[in-house]
Amino acid sequence: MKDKIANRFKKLFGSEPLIAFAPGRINLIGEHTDYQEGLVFPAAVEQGIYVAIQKNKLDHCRLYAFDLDEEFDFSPDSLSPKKGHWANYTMGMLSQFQQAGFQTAGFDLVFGGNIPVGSGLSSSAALSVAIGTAISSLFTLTVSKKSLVLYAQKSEHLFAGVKCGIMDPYASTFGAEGHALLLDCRTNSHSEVEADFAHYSLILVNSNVKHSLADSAYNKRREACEESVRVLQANYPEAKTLRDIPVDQLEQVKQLLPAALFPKAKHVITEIARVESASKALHAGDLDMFGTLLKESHESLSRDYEVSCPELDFLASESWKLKGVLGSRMMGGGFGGCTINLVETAELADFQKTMASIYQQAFNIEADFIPVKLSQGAQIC
Ligand code: GAF
Repeated sequence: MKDKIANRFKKLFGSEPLIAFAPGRINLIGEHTDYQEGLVFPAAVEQGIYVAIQKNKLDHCRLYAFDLDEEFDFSPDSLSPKKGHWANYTMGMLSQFQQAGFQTAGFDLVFGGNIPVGSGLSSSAALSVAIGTAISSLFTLTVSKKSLVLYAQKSEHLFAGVKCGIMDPYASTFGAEGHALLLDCRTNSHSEVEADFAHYSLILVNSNVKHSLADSAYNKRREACEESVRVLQANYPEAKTLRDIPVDQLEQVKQLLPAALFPKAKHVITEIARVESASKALHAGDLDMFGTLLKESHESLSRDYEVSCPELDFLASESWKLKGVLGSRMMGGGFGGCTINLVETAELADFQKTMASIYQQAFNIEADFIPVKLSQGAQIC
């Protein structure tokens, strides 16, 4: 892929580019907790986005999306979002550099990758991080990795309209081979946890559906959490986010919150506790416990947080029944995309065969299977 992107760049623009890569991410557990300053447990994967970039001595930037075979030109002097357009990720990142006071100039950029769009592997964060890595290297800007993460998050808020948390660009930037990141979204710091799954493997099942309400529902869930915090502050004046409500206080919280809000708050509060337990279980090699927590996470996301969909519920619950499966749950923002499954390596072929067939029968959709390996974060290559 890297060579294809580099060659296309040379063909289109005639110069030798610098190449940056940023990976997609999986999340072992800890869904919809990052924007409440909770804990998450993601990892970078091998699949990702390559960006080829070079200065062009012009007063504008020329972009080319390899996978779409589309071009786009813009002036760096007047950056504003263009609804639903892929160029937003470049313009959004550039605008973050500008706001931080960095000097840049016209450039040409080609990007492409091997992350299935809409799969929940966060191709958008990978693209933003790859662009940020490429721009900072091209103009030798002194930008910390953490700033890049924050730029990518802000760019997604302002140019793509999704009020996402920090997990995706963080994992794409800080990923470490063979490790998951136990990320504290209050302090924006992490510890690496060696992910030894012994004779089990992680495999994603892509439902190949993406329900259209995803972005607006995401922002609504975030608002529901913020509303819960406002209500709870009457009794918990110190609470800044749901992270501050201990899991053993759920009964009290139930009395205080309106019926519509309680299940949403319950998901976030219990999911944060599950991340803590899951990271300890993985560290201790207790994969049964780890798998049980994945299952509980799915049930909570589906029943309480209401971000699943029939296809994901089907894939997760059917997976739980199969031989050699320790755990399965929906992954990412929800309403489509992938489930993440922990499956005995010797059973992987049967797992895929059975899941493909029953999913096809139930929904008349072909599922894709994506084996994943925990890999390193963004880099110049
Ligand atoms: C999306 C968001 F971008 C993340 O910040 C996170 O909230 C996730 O959904 C749900 O855990 O990927």
